[in-house]
Amino acid sequence: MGMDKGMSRVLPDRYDPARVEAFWQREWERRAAYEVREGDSRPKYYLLEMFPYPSGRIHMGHVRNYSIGDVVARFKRMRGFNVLHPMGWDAFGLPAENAAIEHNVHPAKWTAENIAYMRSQLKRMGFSYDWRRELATCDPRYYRWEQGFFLDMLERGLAYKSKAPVNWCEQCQTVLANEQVKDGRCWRCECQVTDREFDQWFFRITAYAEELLAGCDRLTGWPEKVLTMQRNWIGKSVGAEIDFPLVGREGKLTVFTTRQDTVFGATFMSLAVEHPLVGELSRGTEAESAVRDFVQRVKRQSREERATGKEGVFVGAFCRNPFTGWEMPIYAANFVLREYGSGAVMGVPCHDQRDFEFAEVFGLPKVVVVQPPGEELRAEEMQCAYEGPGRLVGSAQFSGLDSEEAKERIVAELEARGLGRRGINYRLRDWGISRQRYWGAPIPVVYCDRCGTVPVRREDLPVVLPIEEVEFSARGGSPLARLPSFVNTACPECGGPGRRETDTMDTFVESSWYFLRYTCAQASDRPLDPEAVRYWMPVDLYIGGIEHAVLHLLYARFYTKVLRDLGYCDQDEPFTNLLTQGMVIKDGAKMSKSKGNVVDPDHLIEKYGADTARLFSLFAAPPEKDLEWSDEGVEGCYRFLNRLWRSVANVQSWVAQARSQPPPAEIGHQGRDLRRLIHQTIRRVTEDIEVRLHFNTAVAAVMELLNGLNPFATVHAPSEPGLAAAVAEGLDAAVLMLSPMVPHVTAELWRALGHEEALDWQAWPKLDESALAADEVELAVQVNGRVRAKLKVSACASEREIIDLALRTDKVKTHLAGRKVKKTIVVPGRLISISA
Ligand code: ANZ
Ligand code: ZN
Repeated sequence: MGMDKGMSRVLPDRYDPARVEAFWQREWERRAAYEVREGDSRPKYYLLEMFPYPSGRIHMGHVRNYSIGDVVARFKRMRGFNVLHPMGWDAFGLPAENAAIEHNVHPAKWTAENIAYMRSQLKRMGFSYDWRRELATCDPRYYRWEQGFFLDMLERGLAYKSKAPVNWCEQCQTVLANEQVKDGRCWRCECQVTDREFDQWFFRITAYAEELLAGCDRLTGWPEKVLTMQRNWIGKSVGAEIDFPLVGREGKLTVFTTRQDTVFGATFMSLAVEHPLVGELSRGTEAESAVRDFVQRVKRQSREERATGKEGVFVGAFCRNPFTGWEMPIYAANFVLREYGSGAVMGVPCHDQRDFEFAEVFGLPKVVVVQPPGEELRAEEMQCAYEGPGRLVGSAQFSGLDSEEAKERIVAELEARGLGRRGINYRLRDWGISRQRYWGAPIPVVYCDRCGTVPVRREDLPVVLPIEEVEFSARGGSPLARLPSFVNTACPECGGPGRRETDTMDTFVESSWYFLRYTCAQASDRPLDPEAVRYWMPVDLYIGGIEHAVLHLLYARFYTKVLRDLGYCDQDEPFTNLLTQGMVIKDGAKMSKSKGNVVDPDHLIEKYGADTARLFSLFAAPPEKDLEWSDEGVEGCYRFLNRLWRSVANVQSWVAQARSQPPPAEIGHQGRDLRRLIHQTIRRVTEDIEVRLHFNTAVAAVMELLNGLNPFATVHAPSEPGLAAAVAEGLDAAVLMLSPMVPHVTAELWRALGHEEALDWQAWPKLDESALAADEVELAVQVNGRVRAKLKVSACASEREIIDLALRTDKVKTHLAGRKVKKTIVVPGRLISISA
């Protein structure tokens, strides 16, 4: 392909990144260099970085994330893979709406403009994306399929509507998922979150709890800390359900416990204030009004206050401990969560710290039933609960057993006597996807007074989010609900008057399947093309921030399984390997607008070029660690590229010829040393990138190689036989190995080194094992601790060969004087020690 238009092959003296980068970006675009098709004979590799929210401009976090991804994509291409490397936009979400309110610009316009600008920024960074596959989640051509999935899920009971206590952010006027609440505050605006009851749409992620948990064990390509976070989030607890009959009336209370071994120490019962029996039991008793006040008060408390509280009130009734026969007073307590287990907890003061404190306040009996190893606790002397395992006491036929065995035996007893059963609980809750927001995918449902909740007919999809006539105001609530032309519609079932659902979907729904859509982003007749999905999936390496360790990654795993069960794909897991990159920090804090310590990538590109920006973000730290911003570090990278440029400029006149010359019969030792360095570097860099993903040490290794090359990268070819060819080989290798990191400047230098074919099509440099062998090395030979001889051996000789050689030398023979050799030690490159 002719590519010489306007560019001279002679390298100017000065490195001008702006000119070089613009030229190569045009070239890549013109040649559609990174567009890929399925069914290629090369093995596939799917490399994906988490797609950005189009907030306006890219930040250094993006530069880092996408530079890392681009290195792997380009490297894999050079290693012979058919690499899918797509990019798109997580384009729905609240900031667009806030911008609409603050700056009076429509979210659609704001988003489109941001995408256009950020796309141009990514292009200026030279990332090797297949832009034909670009998608934006706010595009009806994307979310229409998501609405179809919603209908499928509705049919299967995987989507449902239910009244539920929700986290409500007064400021944002929206419901938040648990994951979006950080320390009782909204993750976006940091306002205090309150509890509310709402009709909400849910995805039944709990139906997949067990599979999601089991899958964690098979995700061997994920960081252990992410898997631990996912396991904890799913939070499986194994224990028992125990029924406690009510005293003096019909009915029972069921608790979930993981400590059934402590049941003989249960002296009271506590219920969540929302538990239906709280009102029922207290009705007509002296406690009634106190209970009502308490319940009212607790309902106004935040989740956090409730979780850490120890407040309670007696409800005026008792239940019976089926093992001890004791009557246990029943309390309503703020710390019992209604949505965990059965919303009832048996109180065991001696073995649960919260129960201990509760018992102190209410003067409840404390009974020790588990003794720690080698100790003899007495309830009246205890300062705090003993929560560990131990040997059971005061527990009838179970006394003497250790906790683990007692748990088993007590469950068996519960089942045999019909008092309870084995129980498993998950901390994981169903995923609430309703958002009372405008800028999201409409939930395709219509409410009709006659027919109830009716799904939109498939042929009527998409339910398009109205763009015109929408009004934004700070008074909150959904603008959709105020738009009669959207709300009023015919019921899909009876044709009578219906009202559309005005909630939109959580934007995490869009990001739960975009990676599947990339495989066939242009399919217009169906959401996913099974052939394309089968060819590209799973994603081989997924790169993004650790902040997504739970929410996004768990939802994406869940959704992939749902789509599998709906027949859209056949993957169990979407991401084989996961790399979570660290943050970019400056002056000790995360770079952020609010801290005022951001470095704008545009300025970097303007001053130094994209290659320097890329190189710095790769070189300054290994990817999983935080990257500390440093102006000197950036300068250093820029100077390095300038040095590289000069070296290539120097050798231009002779390098091509040196490369094409047949190798001399005898190569000089400088040439041999240089070739050893070149191939050691190839080996190191290949491993650093392929195995460890440590691009910083890879760059450092190439820098060392260039230090070794520079003395010979002179204007006139060095004269030692074979040395000029070795210099050519070394510069070729250095340029090739740097090309995934700094693709523009290396593309330019590659041509200046006299190559006809563009760098993009080049393979990764090949390792020549024979070049690794060092020359002879001299070893000292010790006999019984004293140096008796010097020995020259080939640097690649084995230990056995070295010892044999040493034992055969005359001086050693003399000093051994026929004694038997007891022990030999070889210190590579230094000495041989012989004991006799
Ligand atoms: C009695 C008991 C005795 C407990 C003891 C612990 C220690 P994980 O591991 O998190 O599943 N629990 C059950 N339902 C609850 C609810 N709705 N709100 C608050 N706490 C609840 O914890 C299980 C334990 O959490 C259960 O075991 C129960 O207290 C409490 F010495 O039961 B345990
Ligand atoms: Zn109807």
